[in-house]
Amino acid sequence: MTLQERPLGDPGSSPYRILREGDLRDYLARLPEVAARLGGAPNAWSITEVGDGNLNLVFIVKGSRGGIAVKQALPYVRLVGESWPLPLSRAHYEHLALTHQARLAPGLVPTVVHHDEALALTAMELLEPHIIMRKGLIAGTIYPRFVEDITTFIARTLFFTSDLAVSAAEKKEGIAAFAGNHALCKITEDLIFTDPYRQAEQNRWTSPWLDHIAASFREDFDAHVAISRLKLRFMASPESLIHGDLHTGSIMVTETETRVIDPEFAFYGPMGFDIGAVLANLIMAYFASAGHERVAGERQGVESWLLETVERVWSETARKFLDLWRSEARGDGYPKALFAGAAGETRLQVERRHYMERLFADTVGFGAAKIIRRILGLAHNIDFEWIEDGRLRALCEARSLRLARTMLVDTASFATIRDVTKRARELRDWQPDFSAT
Ligand code: SR1
Ligand code: MG
Repeated sequence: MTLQERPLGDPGSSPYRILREGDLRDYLARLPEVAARLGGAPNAWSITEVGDGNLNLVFIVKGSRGGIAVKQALPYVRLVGESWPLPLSRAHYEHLALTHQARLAPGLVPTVVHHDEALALTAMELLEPHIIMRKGLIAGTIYPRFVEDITTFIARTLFFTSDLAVSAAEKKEGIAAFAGNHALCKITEDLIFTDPYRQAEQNRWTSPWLDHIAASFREDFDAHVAISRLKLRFMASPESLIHGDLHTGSIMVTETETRVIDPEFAFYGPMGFDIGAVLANLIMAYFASAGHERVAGERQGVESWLLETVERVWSETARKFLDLWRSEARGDGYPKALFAGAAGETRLQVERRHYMERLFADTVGFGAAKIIRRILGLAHNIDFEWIEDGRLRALCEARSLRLARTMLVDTASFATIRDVTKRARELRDWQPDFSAT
């Protein structure tokens, strides 16, 4: 049964129903603010379902005056189907996160126009002519504004929801507000931190070329220890309100604007998970680039930009986070009374450096986990998937896995972000041995 064919069910017993085009039109027409924003007669509105993510329905609705994007959660994982139920409450957490992020990082998330808890539906401003960043990167586009915006988003959302910025009471209220989003956390715990390292039915990879590499991850106890440590940090380190799925498919861009979308995986977790997600997806775009070139070397410009962006995303995030720590530290962490005077400030400076070193190590580890899951797990990236030639795709993926495995198991060997980009550059043309396949 397709989504379109699914019956509405009994609207009397539950106000939730999966909205089809006609229902959505009637529903939106009854919302004066939305109808005014769209303009014209409701029967003239164009409504198109465009969702290409793994979980939800997304409609673009356009009227004579303007447009909106409408996102509705399905009661199951779209990618897999009704056999994998998923709570509608994720729409509540997404809305909560979006509105909080809008206050912390103004202009960097879409404006919410309407939210309906019962329908698990949120209407947002239509981002036009923005495109999903992942698609732009595949096309070889460079985004000059991206580093400035994404690092502001990351530094501000992470800092202002941490114990460095808010009281212990406020922080715990925040943790409690998102604690119910555990079904989404469980997806991450399984799909990122467990399944790629074991025989899991839903795993897939580019076979036969990556068969031996996939098998090696299943037998690699050093990797199993490292990923399990990261899993524990993910589950037991409520440092900040994190986006929770900050890949380049959750970022919409033009050359002059950036918007972070889709925070349905938001909860209080480790900061490095968000930063690592951005870096990992840039690194995958870098390694996938060889699979998209028509003439050898034609994408050198975008490839250099990608690695430079990896470096700047880390360095600018760290700089902005530290600036905030110096100027906006009103939380209960690192009490001012314990760091009084010039000597106290000097000692705190050293401690801040240690804090950032620890955050960098987390970032490298989580980044590795993000790469590995996209190549050996259930949900893959179009960066690689759109490379039609299987052998070439496997080549790009094998290079990514080689870097990721070192980042995961030998995290300490990456003292700075330049160590990561240097290794990526060295692996750009590395030829794995596929002779046994
Ligand atoms: C079953 S959901 C698979 C993935 O899609 C989302 O974008 C998250 O990354 C999740 O892990
Ligand atoms: Mg998403």
